[in-house]
Amino acid sequence: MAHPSQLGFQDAASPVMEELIHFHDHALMIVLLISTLVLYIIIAMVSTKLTNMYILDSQEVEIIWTILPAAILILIALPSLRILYLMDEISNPHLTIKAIGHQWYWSYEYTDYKEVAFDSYMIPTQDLNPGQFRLLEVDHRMVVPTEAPVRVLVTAEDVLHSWAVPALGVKMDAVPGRLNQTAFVASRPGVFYGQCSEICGANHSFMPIVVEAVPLKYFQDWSTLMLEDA
Ligand SMILES: *[C@@H]1O[C@H](CO)[C@@H](O)[C@H](O)[C@H]1NC(C)=O
Ligand SMILES: [Cu+2]
Repeated sequence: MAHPSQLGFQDAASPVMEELIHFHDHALMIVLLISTLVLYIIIAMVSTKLTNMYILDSQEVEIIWTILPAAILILIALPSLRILYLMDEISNPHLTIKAIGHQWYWSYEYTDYKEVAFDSYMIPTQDLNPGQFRLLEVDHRMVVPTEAPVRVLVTAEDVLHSWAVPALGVKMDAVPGRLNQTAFVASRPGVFYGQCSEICGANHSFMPIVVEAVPLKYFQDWSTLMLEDA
């Protein structure tokens, strides 16, 4: 989850998020260089006495300020496209979970286990236990194993929602009547929080997403328990 008044991204908990943060820093570095250069040129131009009112064009300068921005755009576009296609790839998922957006809660179906399906409601503020996060905690978390490719099938029952977990680098629109998929690998155990990210009505802010990543052994214990309950 984000800290109060946090600047920047949450710590990456998946390889894709690592890549995204890398790319963000790369793009920001270029922005910084361009801003510095432009600021320098502005100051140099307003403070110099070397002016010439009769210059109308200059081929050399035109060529430079056309080619240079084009080259910079390519330097941004190539790594961007690399991540875009990387995120699209769903390679051999070990587990598939269906996440369904409702007004106003998420429900999860573990399609590999058939009987494992549950709703995930936000815990109201007055019912929170010490240490739980207001407007983020849910009654039933989505539990996944660490270091295993997990596929999430995302859809909605009523209106548009969006299933998003920033630390895992995942955000997928949930569209009624359509099924979309996304995938992630949780690289470390932890509890990762997200929120519905498509305005979906009055309680849009009150349908958080909680992914609990645990080592495979514990995931097996959990799924066995869930199957016994079912
Ligand atoms: C699935 O998600 C991708 C990426 O957001 C999007 O381009 C595509 O149109 C979606 N497919 C459907 C069927 O909604
Ligand atoms: Cu929603």
